[in-house]
Amino acid sequence: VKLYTFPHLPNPRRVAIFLAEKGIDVPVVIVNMREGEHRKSEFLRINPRGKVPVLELDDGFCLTESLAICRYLEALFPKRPYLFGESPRRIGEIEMLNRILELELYNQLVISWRNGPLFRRYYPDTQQIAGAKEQSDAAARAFYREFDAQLQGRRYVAGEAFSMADIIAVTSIDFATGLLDLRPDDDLQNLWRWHSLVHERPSVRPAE
Ligand SMILES: N[C@@H](CCC(=O)N[C@@H](CS)C(=O)NCC(=O)O)C(=O)O
Repeated sequence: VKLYTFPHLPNPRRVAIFLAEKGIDVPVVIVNMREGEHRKSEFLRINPRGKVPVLELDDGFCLTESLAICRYLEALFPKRPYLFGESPRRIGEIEMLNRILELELYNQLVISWRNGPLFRRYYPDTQQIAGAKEQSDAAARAFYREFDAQLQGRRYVAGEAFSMADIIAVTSIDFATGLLDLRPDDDLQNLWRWHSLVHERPSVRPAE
């Protein structure tokens, strides 16, 4: 197998944290997005959609989508820690949280990113939608408040054990803070307590 990635971007970082948590080593090929390598024909043969991460399997099959890659690896290494849950109840709960975080937080951040000033600077030819960033920024801020309330009395997003839901949440919030000027407010104490706890993990720390 081979992992095509560009570390520190939110989706590649999900896979990097997952691999570190599971203790799995995978050979890595860096696709330098700053140099536009993801849009060159060599990489488009690997993923015609021009996105990372991609896990190329030994038979040549290319698995895209960060969550699909992590699910595949969890199925391939069915041992602790189970980041997608072990019992049917935990699997269901973590899937629910993963979908909420992906659809209601991360997708909003992508809209803010695509319609924001940094994206305009990198891709001046892209059309942006007026008002879209303001709308998705507000949705993300509302999500942070709900997320903070849900973390009341909880160690991690899905309860006592660290899971894939923590990985999606921390990579999203760090992306929002670092590149979108959407840092959660200081008064969200549960969120920041959780964030510090998660950032103590060796798997999470390197991307700071
Ligand atoms: N849903 C996909 C998203 C992949 C994605 O959008 N990756 C970004 C980096 S975080 C990318 O490669 N963007 C390049 C582009 O859209 O041109 C996943 O979960 O892997």
